[in-house]
Amino acid sequence: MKANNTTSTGCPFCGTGCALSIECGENGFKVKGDKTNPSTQGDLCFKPIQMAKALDAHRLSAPLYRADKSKPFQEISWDEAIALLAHNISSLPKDALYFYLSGQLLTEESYLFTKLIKGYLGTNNVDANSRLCMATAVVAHKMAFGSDGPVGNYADIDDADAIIISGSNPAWAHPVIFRRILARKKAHPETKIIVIDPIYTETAEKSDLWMGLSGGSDTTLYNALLAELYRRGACDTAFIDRATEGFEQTLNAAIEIPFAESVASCGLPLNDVETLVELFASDKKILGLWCQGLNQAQDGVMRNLGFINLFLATGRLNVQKGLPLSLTGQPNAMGGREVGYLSNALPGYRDVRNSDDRATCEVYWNLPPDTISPTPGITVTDAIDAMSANQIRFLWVACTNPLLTLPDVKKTEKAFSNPELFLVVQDCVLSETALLANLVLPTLSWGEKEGSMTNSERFIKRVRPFKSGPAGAKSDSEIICGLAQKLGFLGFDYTGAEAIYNEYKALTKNRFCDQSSQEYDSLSYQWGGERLYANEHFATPTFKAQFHPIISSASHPDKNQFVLITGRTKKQWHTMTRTGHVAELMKEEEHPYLVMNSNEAEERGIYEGDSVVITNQLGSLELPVRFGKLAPNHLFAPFGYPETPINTLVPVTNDPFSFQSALKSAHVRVTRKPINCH
Ligand SMILES: Nc1nc2c(c(=O)[nH]1)N[C@H]1C(S)=C(S)[C@@H](COP(=O)(O)OP(=O)(O)OC[C@H]3O[C@@H](n4cnc5c(=O)[nH]c(N)nc54)[C@H](O)[C@@H]3O)O[C@H]1N2
Ligand SMILES: Nc1nc2c(c(=O)[nH]1)N[C@H]1C(S)=C(S)[C@@H](COP(=O)(O)OP(=O)(O)OC[C@H]3O[C@@H](n4cnc5c(=O)[nH]c(N)nc54)[C@H](O)[C@@H]3O)O[C@H]1N2
Ligand code: SF4
Ligand SMILES: [Mo]
Repeated sequence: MKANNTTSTGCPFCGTGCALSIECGENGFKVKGDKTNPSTQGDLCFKPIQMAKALDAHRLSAPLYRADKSKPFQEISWDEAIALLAHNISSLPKDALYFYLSGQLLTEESYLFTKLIKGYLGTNNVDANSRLCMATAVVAHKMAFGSDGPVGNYADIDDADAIIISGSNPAWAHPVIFRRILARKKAHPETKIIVIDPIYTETAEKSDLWMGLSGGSDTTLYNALLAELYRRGACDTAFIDRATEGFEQTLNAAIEIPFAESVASCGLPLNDVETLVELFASDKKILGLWCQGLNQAQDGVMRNLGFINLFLATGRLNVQKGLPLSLTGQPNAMGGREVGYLSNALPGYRDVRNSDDRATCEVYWNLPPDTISPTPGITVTDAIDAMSANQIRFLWVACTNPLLTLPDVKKTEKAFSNPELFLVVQDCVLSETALLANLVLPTLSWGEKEGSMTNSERFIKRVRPFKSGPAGAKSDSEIICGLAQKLGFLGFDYTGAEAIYNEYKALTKNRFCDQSSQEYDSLSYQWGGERLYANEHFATPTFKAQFHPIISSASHPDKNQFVLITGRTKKQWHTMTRTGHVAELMKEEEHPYLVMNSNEAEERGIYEGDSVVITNQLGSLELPVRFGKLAPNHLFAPFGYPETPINTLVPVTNDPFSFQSALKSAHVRVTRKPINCH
């Protein structure tokens, strides 16, 4: 759709997935919202506007190689790079290979990686940064509804009477969704915005009610609410009987602790929780949004299910009374989930453990029966251990910077630096992870390649190029196909992204995420319709939604320790490889910082701007203090600053169902930095 030098594309940042319109003129690129797009309706935030200025900064333009990781890189040709890749892959047993992908890859790229790795290489040793982001929501959706897929859609904001935002800071992380919420509030001031978050975030500041619970007490709160709704006869028993299973056991687990006692243990005032009970007991339309505050936890799946239980118990799975809508983090984590890039999945929401699913893919990919392994691959944090133990000897990282974003930086660094590991990093810039690699493959970036992406409300749109990239860089798809062809695999000779999409979309036919009837060129489609399960027909074996008893306990810090919450900054994107060069996006975020309650700081003789040392069993970091408002005994620090990688202090503690890491609850001590007197 390129007319008058205007290109329709999608934003490369958050899962809101705004459709953009890029005008290319003499003075560079003008980024606007695409008003023709039904999902985001022409809105956008400042990130893509500013980003367009920095697309050429610090780009890699030739493959880099060194046999010995302690030696400097040498530039090599693409033929040599692909030959090295092929040699390393074919000389190792398949269990010694590992691949680590990203929700920032395009659907076509994630599909190709999945086909190559699970189909042609016959290993499920592949994971993505979605393991740190959406894995918990994926598992919870499957447990509650039988399939992955966010239930509601953005239009549910526009007529909601109340919007409950738990463990999410959309004012920073999903700004266009938050603007839509504020627009609803402006047009209908009676709309209530309720924020459940240990931090008084910008989202909380703009809400009607901030419930500053103690981190990790979510499950206690949701259980207390469920039990109280039942006691007051406010559950929708007709819906529960008709469309769900498991209510009784769930209620029994929830009702054990008296309401007031539960509420007190969350650190919340009784009145505030009463407000929530009354709201759920009413007929009002409630939209429930959540993100990493519920996903990145040791009991993340239980937190997700506990929140979902409240909607199931009050018959809120429809346009009238509302529904839950999980917010997706990255621009195409949804696309990656649909093509099945996580270690247990296959395209079209299929599963490697299901023999029909494997057979369908094998036939479709012209592979002999039993090529695809029925065993899920190990997840990324286990793979890191296997790298240190010389069991995994080849790692290909694409479109993610795991050195800084996996928990326990020192452990990751040790694994990546192991001379026995051949580390390949495919990136458009020399990331911190790339600096540890044997082989660096330079890629084209957003704005230079084409494909498709799915956003947080299941809406698929095209991504189109509007500029050229460095001459020596290749698109991710071209690199994957080049390697596959070098290995002699047939079926990787596509004419372009359209051919890849068309091959993939046929695998979605009659599946939950069916998009098989869509034309690539005009892709603008919300799979599953506006709301999933509108007919109360769920994707479980009994077609009923499932309640799950919420049994969990969060670990508490010792005396003198704080709970360290980690998360995002408003203007930067993760590890700053692309946004860190843009002065406008660095404003007020130039330096790392630690947010602390002023009273807790001053008790320790710490004043705003002072440097403090935060320490735990994994190490220590020095950070300047900013004062903020948080639940007692909590701290906040952003995770993306390469000079003070906060994941140095975050241990590997995973949710037992999703294997997602608890990235929001390290326990640390804080001391004022001793003044140096010479
Ligand atoms: N500007 C910007 N936007 C982004 C990104 C970015 O890097 N920069 N990244 C994108 C990605 S990939 C993602 S995943 C999303 C993440 O988006 P969000 O999840 O909204 O952002 P976070 O900062 O990770 O954490 C959200 C909130 O969870 C709260 N929280 C912590 N512990 C608990 C708890 O125990 N209970 C509850 N109820 N809340 C808790 C934190 O205090 C925090 O305010 O953002 C996306 N958008
Ligand atoms: N402590 C803590 N840790 C966290 C989190 C947290 O809240 N707290 N959040 C977690 C979450 S939710 C997420 S999503 C992760 C994000 O973690 P990462 O994905 O590791 O972080 P990014 O900085 O987004 O890394 C993306 C990389 O891809 C490169 N890139 C950009 N475009 C392209 C392209 O087109 N092709 C290729 N091949 N490369 C490209 C970028 O230059 C960059 O190096 O962090 C996780 N880690
Ligand atoms: S809200 Fe998210 S998707 Fe939309 S323009 Fe901003 S960063 Fe991009
Ligand atoms: Mo994420």
